[in-house]
Amino acid sequence: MNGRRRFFQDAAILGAGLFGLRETLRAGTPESAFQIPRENERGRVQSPYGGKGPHSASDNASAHKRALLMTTPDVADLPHEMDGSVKVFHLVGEPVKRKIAPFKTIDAWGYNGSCPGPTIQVQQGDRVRVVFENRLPESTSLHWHGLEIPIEQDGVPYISQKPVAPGEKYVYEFTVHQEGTFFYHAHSAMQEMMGQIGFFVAHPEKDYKPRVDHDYGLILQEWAVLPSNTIPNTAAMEFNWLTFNGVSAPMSTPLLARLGSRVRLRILNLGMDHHPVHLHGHQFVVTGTEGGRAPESTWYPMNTVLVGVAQARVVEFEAKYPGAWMIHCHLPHHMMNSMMDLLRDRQIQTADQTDVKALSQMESLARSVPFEHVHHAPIGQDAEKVPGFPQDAFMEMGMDEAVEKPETYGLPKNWSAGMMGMMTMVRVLPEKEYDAILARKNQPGAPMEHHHES
Ligand SMILES: [Cu+2]
Repeated sequence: MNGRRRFFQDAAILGAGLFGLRETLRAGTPESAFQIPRENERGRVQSPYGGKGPHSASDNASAHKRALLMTTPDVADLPHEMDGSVKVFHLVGEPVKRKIAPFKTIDAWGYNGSCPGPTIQVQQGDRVRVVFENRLPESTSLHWHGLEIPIEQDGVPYISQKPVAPGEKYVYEFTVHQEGTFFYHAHSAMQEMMGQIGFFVAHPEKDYKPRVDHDYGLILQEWAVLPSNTIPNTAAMEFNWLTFNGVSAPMSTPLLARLGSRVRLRILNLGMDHHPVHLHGHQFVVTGTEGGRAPESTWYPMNTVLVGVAQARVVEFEAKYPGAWMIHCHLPHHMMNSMMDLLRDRQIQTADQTDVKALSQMESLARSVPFEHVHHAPIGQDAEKVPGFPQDAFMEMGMDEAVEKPETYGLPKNWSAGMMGMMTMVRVLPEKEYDAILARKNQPGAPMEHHHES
């Protein structure tokens, strides 16, 4: 708990100094082909099927009957070009500055300015070429996790290829005969923990049955970043930042689903822990793994799926009940931000146990980052006299406005206060509300009204 409390203070300090610090770092970085972190690119790029402009699964679902593309919230798709019948992708391994919370930016490694890397989507049967360029300060390679491809394409340094040196390019090419949820990653343990992973989804030649209306992908990652630091400790065994697609809640973009629709979630884990991912209010079935589609005879109802390291779990459910339903890793420590701040640059202080002190801490955080002012939930009289207090008191960090986006439109006031760590929500919305959000998404730059409907 002490660590938790210090978090407020650390975050306040970090928040105040963040921009200044970033400028300093930039000024001191020599211009070179690598080591120039790019801001994580937000939003979708281009449909791998050649569609133009921003794309979302929901647009896709209503637009046509073709294979539904997966949407990776907070991560872009990787566009491709055609060389004859070969789909050609360009992937660049490089350092990336990733804003994982409104007040925390880390120095991760990723691909094409994104961590996790952009999502590659292909069709079963496609011939795929990936032109890879290494802009990291050390050698690396790309492994195609779960794909049955020739050994020369397996991406293991020295075994199947020579390491790709900094500044070098390497071309991978193979035919994808499988369908399912695969991924690419550096085949180097520490680089994996720096964030070098991305989705590789192969859509089936024949549509899965039943069809889904929404298809979402989530990559689970964990980070050990000391307070006042930006560089993950890849040798750590304890983690204080937990992310879906490179962001901690409440920064994670809610997943939207029309009431009555069928939803697919593909959950992929590449870290040091296994994550039991739980969905509120709905039962789902596991329809696939990292090995592809599972036969329907193996499906049975559940609402928590354990996603082990190097595994993918694909679940599907009918979005029957309207509401903002949490989906999160259920490990208690993975539902928090900046856990275990046991070491820091500041002197260790006793946890504040009074209303006045706790509120002043929350206020200093609110002032340093542009959060709205927020009161904590009520505490008992003389609470500090109870051994163990505080536990969850004073943890709320309402920051609705700092994380506002079309997908958060209409959520109850202070919704963000309870959202932390490896967490997001599935918003099951009646037609009218769903369309209202879609309209906001399709009008980037349109002013957001500050009102809350429920
Ligand atoms: Cu977890």
